[in-house]
Amino acid sequence: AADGQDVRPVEVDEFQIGNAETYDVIVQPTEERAFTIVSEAVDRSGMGRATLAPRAGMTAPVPPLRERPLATMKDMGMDMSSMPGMNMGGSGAMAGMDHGAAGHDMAAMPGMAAMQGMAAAPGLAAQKPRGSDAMGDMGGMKMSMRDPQNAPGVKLGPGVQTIAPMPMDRTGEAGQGLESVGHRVLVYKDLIALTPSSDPRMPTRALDIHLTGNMERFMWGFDGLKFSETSKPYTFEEGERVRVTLINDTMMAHPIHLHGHFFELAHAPPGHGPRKHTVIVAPGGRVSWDFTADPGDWAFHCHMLYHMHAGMFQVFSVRPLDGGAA
Ligand SMILES: [Cu+2]
Repeated sequence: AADGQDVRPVEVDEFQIGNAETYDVIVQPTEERAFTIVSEAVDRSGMGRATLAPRAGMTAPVPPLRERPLATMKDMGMDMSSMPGMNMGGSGAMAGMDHGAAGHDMAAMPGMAAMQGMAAAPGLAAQKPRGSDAMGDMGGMKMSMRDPQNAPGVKLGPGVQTIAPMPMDRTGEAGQGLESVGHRVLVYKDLIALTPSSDPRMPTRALDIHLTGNMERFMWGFDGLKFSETSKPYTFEEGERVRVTLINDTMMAHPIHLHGHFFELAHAPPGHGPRKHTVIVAPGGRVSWDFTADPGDWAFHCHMLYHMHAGMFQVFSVRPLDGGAA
């Protein structure tokens, strides 16, 4: 089960879990010996260790902490993977970059000079558009990391350090640092609800919500605003079926949590989206889910509580309330 809701069983060796997510796991040892179960912080700053053994007092080797993952261009919301001739190895130059540079055009970033020549890469013009004119600048490789045209609904202020120019669906990818671990890693697309949804209707409305932030100032919010700056909640009608797309304009993952509902991730066959209350949105990534609005005022926030307290919080307001006036 994921977030307490049944899913089709998946066999994996490792999974990444966000704050407030839950997974039910069945461990099946194949030998009568001790096994170490490791939980590792995403920044590889430490680990927890448990031992599964047939008898008390047994232990198994503990693996060393793995290398700290570095952010890539993908984490900046740039999808270079589909560009023929583009050497993604070059993104190593971007890794470990000072986040202070992230507010500027890529051309100004260290290591990006090499990219200038890539404007001539064959097939560049055929890069798939993402529903806006974001690609207009690609010819000259002036892909802005803070172009308001890439997020018209976002209030541009100091709380918005970057806007992902090409956010992509990363629900089929292993989490940060788990890209090449050499064993099976759970991805969201593995999760399929065991039983059909109780509401098979297609969404009648789409809502984009941008996850925004400024790492240096420790500012976090939705659509460019911390909660204390917002003037109105996200509003829904009772029973309304809505497709929400979370777009992560920041360079770190956020586990986003909605109270009072289970939403259904949109990757699965109709009616079988895994029902969750929390979903990790990868840096530079986007996640879509459908939900049926239930009357009330529901907290909606990043479940890293220090982000929530900094402002990454909003309210889903669903009206009319039961028995109340419309
Ligand atoms: Cu967060």
